Amino acid sequence: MSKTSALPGCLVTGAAGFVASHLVERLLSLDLEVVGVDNFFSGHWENMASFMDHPHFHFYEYSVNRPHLLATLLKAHPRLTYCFHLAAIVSVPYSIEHPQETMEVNYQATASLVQEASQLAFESFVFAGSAAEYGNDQRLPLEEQYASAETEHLSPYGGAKFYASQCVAEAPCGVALRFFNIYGPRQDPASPYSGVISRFVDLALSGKPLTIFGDGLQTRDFIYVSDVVEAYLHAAGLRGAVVLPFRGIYNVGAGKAVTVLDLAKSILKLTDNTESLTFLGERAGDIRHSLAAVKCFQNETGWSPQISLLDGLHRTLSWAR
Ligand code: UD2
Repeated sequence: MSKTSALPGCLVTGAAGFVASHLVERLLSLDLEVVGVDNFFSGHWENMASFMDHPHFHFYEYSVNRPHLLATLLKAHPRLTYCFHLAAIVSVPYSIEHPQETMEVNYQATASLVQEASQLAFESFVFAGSAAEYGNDQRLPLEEQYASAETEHLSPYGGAKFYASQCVAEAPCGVALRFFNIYGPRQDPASPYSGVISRFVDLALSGKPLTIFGDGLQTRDFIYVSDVVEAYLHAAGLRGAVVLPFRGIYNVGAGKAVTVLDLAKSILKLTDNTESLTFLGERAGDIRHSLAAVKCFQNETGWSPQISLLDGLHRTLSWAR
């Protein structure tokens, strides 16, 4: 038997994406076999450059709504035990323009995958949920039970993620992690809807003013990508206190509210940028404040964020440079 086939296996969907590519790197560092799938709808080959040739990494250019995806992959990789499902339509504005497609990819494909994972006796299925599942609920910090069928979702993205998380958590092996604002190396700054930190870092390093939508006093809960990766490992019982089977819906954030204005000032200071700030109109559909209640996941798994915002900004800046 080859070494690869003896290793426990993990499937990572959306492997060419920002977060998933970091997760693959980490799983490989734990000596696990990793199968990645991506259809390059928004992922990039370059994100996989560091592990594409790794002997324990296997890549398939598949969409997640391919019928019998897990059964197909299991034929070639019989030790697949864990599924990390990150592939999704990630753009909120795109979801508003394409609600049907968003439901198909972000909800229906997830429902089929988790059902297949249960039938095939996967030990753990961890799904990338979202803070968008809370809509514009302003009872802060946001507790997991606040999101419900009554929540007014601001986009098909938020609605699809909510129903997908519900479905995942009903499965015996299913965990949905509702991530707040993730940032770090490889986050694409290209569109006006890219994460604010990737945008600010890109603008600051090009010597341009940072664009603030509205008064800048809106707040977000920023979580660095390596903390997110560790959250996935904890949810799957690969690190921390969890003993499988483990299921449920959990927030993952830093549990700290930061104004966009303070964020912008920190980035200007770290980059010695004197171009300062440009205030633009408020962005349509923006929520005012977002903050995670993080105790549930911490208590259940022993996970806690390790990277402060300042440290995370340093790391993101040195990557971007
Ligand atoms: C996040 C998610 C989104 C969805 C949503 C749910 C990211 C990248 N997006 O959107 O997918 O889950 O939460 O609530 O994590 N801003 C500026 N200037 C810029 C860019 C942004 O002022 O150049 C502001 C923006 O108006 C907002 C804040 O920064 O108030 C954060 O924006 P974002 O796009 O990074 O993330 P968010 O929370 O709107």
